[in-house]
Amino acid sequence: MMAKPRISSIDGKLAEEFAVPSHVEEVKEKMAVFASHHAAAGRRVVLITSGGTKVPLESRTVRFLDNFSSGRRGASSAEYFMASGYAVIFLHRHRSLYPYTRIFSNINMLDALKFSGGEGASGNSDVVVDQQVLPNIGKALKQYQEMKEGKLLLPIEFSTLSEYLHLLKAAAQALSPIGSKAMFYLAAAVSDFYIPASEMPEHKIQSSNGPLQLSMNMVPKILSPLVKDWAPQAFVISFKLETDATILLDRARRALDTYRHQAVVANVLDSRRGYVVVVTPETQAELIITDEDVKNDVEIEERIVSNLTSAHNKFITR
Ligand code: 9Z3
Repeated sequence: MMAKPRISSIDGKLAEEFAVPSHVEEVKEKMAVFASHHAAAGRRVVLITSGGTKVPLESRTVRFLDNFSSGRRGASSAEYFMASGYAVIFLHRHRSLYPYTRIFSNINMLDALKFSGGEGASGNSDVVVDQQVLPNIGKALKQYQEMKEGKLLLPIEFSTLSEYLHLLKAAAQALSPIGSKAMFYLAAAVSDFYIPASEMPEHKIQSSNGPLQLSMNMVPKILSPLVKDWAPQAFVISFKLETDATILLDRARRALDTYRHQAVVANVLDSRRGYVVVVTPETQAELIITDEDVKNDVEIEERIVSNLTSAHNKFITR
């Protein structure tokens, strides 16, 4: 007799209290085709989540609660994963940092261009890149074109917590058939609190009603069905963010004990660019970026990705 698939209570909650995005089935199919194509070509596939979720306070949303994340961790990690031979599904917050283009996200494009002929030139054919403003543009363009050529990146966008949760579930189910070749790298900053659809006011909350008191529910712990039911053979990494360094490792270990996934990357908000700890059930590796590394343009994501791709190797051949 065939075993019945497990339906967790989180599945029910997701369906009832979080609006299902209309394109979720279409996106799931795209992710499944992408994963099976790359797995058949001998590649591993990593699903990266990146950026912060948005939780609306009204259904015709004027105000919302946002989780902090620039998206840099996810975007730069995507580049290093592709450089290591992975195909990447990049589930990211709309308008957060994006692989390759992230290096000029703070630059006004018109400041990065100039006329080649100096004074007097004005036609489009005279416009060139100012290498002083964008010194690394040639390298980024080359990597970007290689990525496009190999169709190595599948970008998917979310804005709200509901979109994030449903799309992550769809991704887990879409990657499940490739088993241990799939990695989940959950770097997005996800809200712990939300207002269920049934309790959300439709219209803009009126300030004439006096001070606002909010009561929010706890977001279901999606890591649990992801690890147990949706993609049970995959290699799963979550991120733990704290502002108080003294509780960081304890929280990271607690997450590993609770969800029984493969690793937690633990970081503190202020030092996240220079220091993280990769915690597994058996090991604890500190990854550090020194001043010298910064001078040489070495980023911490290169070290995180190198650590995790080796661990994924061992996981597959165990
Ligand atoms: C992280 O800890 C990421 O490393 C950062 C990256 C969001 C700090 P940036 O995007 O920052 O480069 O600016 N992500 C996980 C954050 C999170 O919400 N984790 C939850 C928690 O710590 C568990 S999934 O409780």
